[in-house]
Amino acid sequence: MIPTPEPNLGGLDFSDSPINQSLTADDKIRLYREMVRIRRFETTSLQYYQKGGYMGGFLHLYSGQESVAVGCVSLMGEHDHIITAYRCHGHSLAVGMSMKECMAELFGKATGCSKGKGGSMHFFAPDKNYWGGHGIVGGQIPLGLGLAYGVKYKEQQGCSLSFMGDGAINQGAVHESYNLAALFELPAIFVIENNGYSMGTSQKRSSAYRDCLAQRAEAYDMAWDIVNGEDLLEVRAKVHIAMERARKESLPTVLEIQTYRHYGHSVADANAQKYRTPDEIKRYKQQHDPIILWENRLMEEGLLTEEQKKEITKEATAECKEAVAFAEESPAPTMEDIMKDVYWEVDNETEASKQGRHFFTD
Ligand SMILES: Cc1ncc(C[n+]2csc(CCOP(=O)(O)OP(=O)(O)O)c2C)c(N)n1
Ligand SMILES: [Mg+2]
Repeated sequence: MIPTPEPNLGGLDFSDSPINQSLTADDKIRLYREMVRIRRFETTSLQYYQKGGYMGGFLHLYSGQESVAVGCVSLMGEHDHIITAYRCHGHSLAVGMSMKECMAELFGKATGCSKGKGGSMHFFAPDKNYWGGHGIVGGQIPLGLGLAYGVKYKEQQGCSLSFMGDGAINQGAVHESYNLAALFELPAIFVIENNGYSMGTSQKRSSAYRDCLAQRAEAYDMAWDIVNGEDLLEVRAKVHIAMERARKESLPTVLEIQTYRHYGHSVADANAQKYRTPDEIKRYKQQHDPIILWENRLMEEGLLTEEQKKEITKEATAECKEAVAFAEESPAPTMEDIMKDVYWEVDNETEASKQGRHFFTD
């Protein structure tokens, strides 16, 4: 039986954990810059969405959760893979996608990462082992399981990180994936980004076992832990342990990272101020913002000055501005493009596609 982890939310200092000890001053600033870039990107997206006429579809912002994607991605190596749900902008920028290709995707332009046909929920970069961006709640989890299976099958030392929200954990496909991950001993890490809400429903109203979502892993004899997501060092320390378990022992883990989203479910969430009290939102923004907490830490350590802080924000703002200009100037997809990228067989003119039968040969 996997032992129950010690309760360790808050108060502990994770700077001494092996993976954090090796962080240089430059590394720490880089992590800060990544989080600021994501925050600026989200603020700019919101601004253009609200102007009207620039973006179609939904827009789910990641503001408040930056430490989760940045902390996890900072640990990834050559054979590690990542997949997530629709709140995907943070993960996308963290893996190294450019703001230009992301903003162009939001603007529905042909230069976007998904050629303007995916929008906010479907950013992809397979060349970076980043498998998207998925709109069906929990739908990405069996795919993440498959990524872990692929790593093991190819005998690589790697793992898959599959992100989901607290609203996904009651989906059947998630539990089927847990079971297979444990049964086949796959290097799969399931990361629950518990921001307390799925659309307007609080986590306490949606899950029967309320106190701890990750503990369900015990039913599958799988390791689990709870992570204080506002602390970048704790995210890195605990995710690293899970990644090493996956890479070295080929064993899965469920991690529940506690976090908070600053905005409504999507920008179109008319009830954003109703199911959460203004006091709660204010408290999280003022006392639990992962960027402010990291910034304070770097300043206390003497690694960041007021001038550097301003400079980093200025650079991120300028990068967003360039991304918007690029997106505005880019062409829209053509009518013919609608028929492309649907089936690989059609785009590649395979025999099967000529017969009009893609999946069955007789
Ligand atoms: C299978 C399925 N059911 C319902 C929906 C509608 N839906 C979209 S987002 C969402 C809430 C998910 O919340 P959570 O998993 O906590 O993610 P968060 O938005 O907090 O990041 C729901 C129910 C969907 N997209 N897919
Ligand atoms: Mg949620």
